Amino acid sequence: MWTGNEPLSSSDPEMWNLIRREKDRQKRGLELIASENFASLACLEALGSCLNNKYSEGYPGKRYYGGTEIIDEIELLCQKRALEAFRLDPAKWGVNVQPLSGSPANFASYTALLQPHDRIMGLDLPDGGHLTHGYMNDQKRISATSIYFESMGYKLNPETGLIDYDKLAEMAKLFRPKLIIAGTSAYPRLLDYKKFREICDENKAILLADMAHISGLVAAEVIPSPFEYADVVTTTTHKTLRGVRSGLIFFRKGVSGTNKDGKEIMYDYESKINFSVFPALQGGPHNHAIAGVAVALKEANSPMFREYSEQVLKNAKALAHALLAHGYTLVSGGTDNHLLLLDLRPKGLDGARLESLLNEVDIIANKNTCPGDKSALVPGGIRLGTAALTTRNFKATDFGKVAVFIDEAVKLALEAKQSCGKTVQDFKKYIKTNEEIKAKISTLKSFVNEWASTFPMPGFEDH
Ligand code: DSN
Repeated sequence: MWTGNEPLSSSDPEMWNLIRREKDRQKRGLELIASENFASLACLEALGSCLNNKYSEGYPGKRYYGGTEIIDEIELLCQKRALEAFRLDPAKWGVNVQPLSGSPANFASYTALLQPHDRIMGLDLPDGGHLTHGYMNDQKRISATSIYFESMGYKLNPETGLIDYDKLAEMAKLFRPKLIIAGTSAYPRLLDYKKFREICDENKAILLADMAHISGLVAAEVIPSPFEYADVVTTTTHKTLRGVRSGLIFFRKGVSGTNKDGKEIMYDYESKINFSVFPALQGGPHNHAIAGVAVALKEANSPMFREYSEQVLKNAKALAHALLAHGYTLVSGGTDNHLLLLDLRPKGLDGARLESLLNEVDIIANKNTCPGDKSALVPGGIRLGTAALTTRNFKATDFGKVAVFIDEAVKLALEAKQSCGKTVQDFKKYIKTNEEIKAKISTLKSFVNEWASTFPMPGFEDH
């Protein structure tokens, strides 16, 4: 008789087996995707809890369903921990913890603060921005941000690989955006939030900082925080912050200034943002995710997490250093955060081919555009991040070894590229079918698997 308490292994062996295989893949591989991490067992327990079962549209104390007393406590605890993790004064900052992830958090912020077709500026996607920062190309408006608002991307200086703030200031003067986004998805350097603030002030624009990639590093105070300068800050919770998948929107509240008669003007972001998340865009919050985020925020507010974040930075520098020593080119010449962008063009290679070869040897990374690239499908670079492997206790010397494996993979990719047809598809087929290259790939993969498996795996070691 069905009780609902049968474990997954017996009630659905097919799914249990798929999850078991994914655990194995995560453990035996080298995870270098800059936006990924390994959440703790405590986070995953909260995520997999009975909180999944509860509907609670609305906000604490103002719900549309009964039975939400405990859910209210959970959401309030998550809000409190979010403010504490970033050392924010609750009189000056509030937070909405209901966005389902980073993209919904960004769109909810724009919907709250702007009218349809108002103007937005964000870092262009090929230059390291995110889709939701307004991406469109010459053929099509791609992100909903560019469909419902008018977006203009600012760019990197192609020589330095750094954001061209002077150009941004010049473009903003002409475009006169209502909102400027200071945020990145593939940018290895720190952002000059003060500069962004000045440009926003010159144009009476709102400054939204999307700190999704770096929020763990900000919480740990190992890189500068956007909160001093931004009006609104959005983030995901599962990248360097190492929680479960969700999103947060922080907004300023209280007094924003005085008018010419000396009367106080108040921020009105709180009601607008809360309304935008629910009821405008979302339904019931994912209470299990909110609980998981609360657990992660407690972890992030600890000396252990600061140590971890310091190590993430050291490891990124070590990986950069080792790759430079092997003769590689890095966009901007190095890194100040958790990621680096390896420019493969000087080697005669591209990110698409290397990504697929790395995948064959269980080194997981993603292809990425480098400044000046024309194609996002066959871009010149590969993005490498250190947050996930640092969670598995990798140190700087281990990243030296990771660089050696990447170098081996690049050599194999170049060898394959010389012998196969012209297209990326030809390349992918060749590395899966040519016996000689397959044998070399298999040897490299064995080394990677054997070595990676010796490192601990927080979250599901014994589960
Ligand atoms: N997919 C994430 C990243 O890789 O940066 C952002 O959404």
